[in-house]
Amino acid sequence: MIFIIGTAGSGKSLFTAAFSEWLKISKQDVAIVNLDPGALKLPYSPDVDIRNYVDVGNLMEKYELGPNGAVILAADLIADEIENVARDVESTNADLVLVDTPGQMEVFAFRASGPYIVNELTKEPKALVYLFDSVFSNNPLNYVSNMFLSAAVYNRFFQPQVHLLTKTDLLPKKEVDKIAEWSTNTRALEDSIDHLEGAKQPFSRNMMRAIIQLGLKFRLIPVSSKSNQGMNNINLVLERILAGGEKYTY
Ligand SMILES: Nc1nc2c(ncn2[C@@H]2O[C@H](COP(=O)(O)OP(=O)(O)OP(=O)(O)O)[C@@H](O)[C@H]2O)c(=O)[nH]1
Ligand SMILES: [Mg+2]
Repeated sequence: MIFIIGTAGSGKSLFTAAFSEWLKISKQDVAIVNLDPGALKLPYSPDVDIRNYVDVGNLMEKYELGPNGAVILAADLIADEIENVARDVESTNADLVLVDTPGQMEVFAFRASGPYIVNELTKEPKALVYLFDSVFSNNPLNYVSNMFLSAAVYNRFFQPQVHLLTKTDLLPKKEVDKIAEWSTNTRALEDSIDHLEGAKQPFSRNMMRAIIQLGLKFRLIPVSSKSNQGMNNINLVLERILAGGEKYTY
C-alpha cells in the first residue's frame, strides 16, 4: 500500500491518477483509495472512496462548521471508518493499492488519526510517497522548508518514504536538474543558499544541516503526471521497498 502525501496542491491526486494508469498499462493489478473527504472532483475513479462514509458538506451543516473545521473533523472521523475502508480495500483483491490522502497535509500528517489510519488500513508492506512541488521548491529557501516538512512527516509515520519532485513539465530541464541535484549534493544546495539575502541565509543553512544530521535521505525523483516522466523510476524504487525488487503482479 502506497500513501501519497504532500502539501495542498502539490499534485497528489493527479499523480495517483497518472501512476495508476501507468501501472495498469504495465499489467499491474492496482486499486485506488480516495481518503480525501473534501475532494470535489478527482482525476480518477476511486475503487474505494472515503466520501461514501464521511461527507464534509453534511458536517458543515450539522455542526455549523466552516470548511476548514469540517475538513479537520472529517479527517478525524476517517479513523472511525477505518474498518469499513479496510474491508472495501480487501475486497478489491488488488496487489497494489494507491492511497490519495487529504488535500491539506496537516490534517492527515499532524493529527492523531493519520498514523492510526496508516497503521490500521493494512498489515501488508507499505510506503509513503512525499511530493515536492517543483514550482514551489525552485528556490533554496522553499526547498529547505519542504525538506523540513518531509522530515516532520517521516517523524510522524516512521515508514519507508520516497520523495518525488512533481510537475517537472512546468520547469525548464535545467531548473529540474538543479533541484534534483540539491537533494543529492549538499555542496550544490549550500552554494545556492549562499546567494540568499539577509537572515534567510543562515536560517536556511542551519535548517538544512539539522535535517542532514538526522540522516534522512532526500533523493528526489523527478516526475510529471502530464508527460509521465519518471514513472518508471518511482516504480523501480517502490518495487524494491515493497516487493523486494519483484513485480507486484505476475
Ligand atoms: N503541469 C502539471 N500540472 C500538474 C501536475 N500534477 C498536478 N498538476 C496540477 O496541479 C494542480 C493540483 O494538482 P492535484 O493533483 O489536484 O494536487 P493535490 O495535491 O491532490 O491537491 P489537493 O488535494 O487539492 O490539495 C492541478 O491543477 C493539477 O492539474 C503535473 O505533473 N504537471
Ligand atoms: Mg487531491
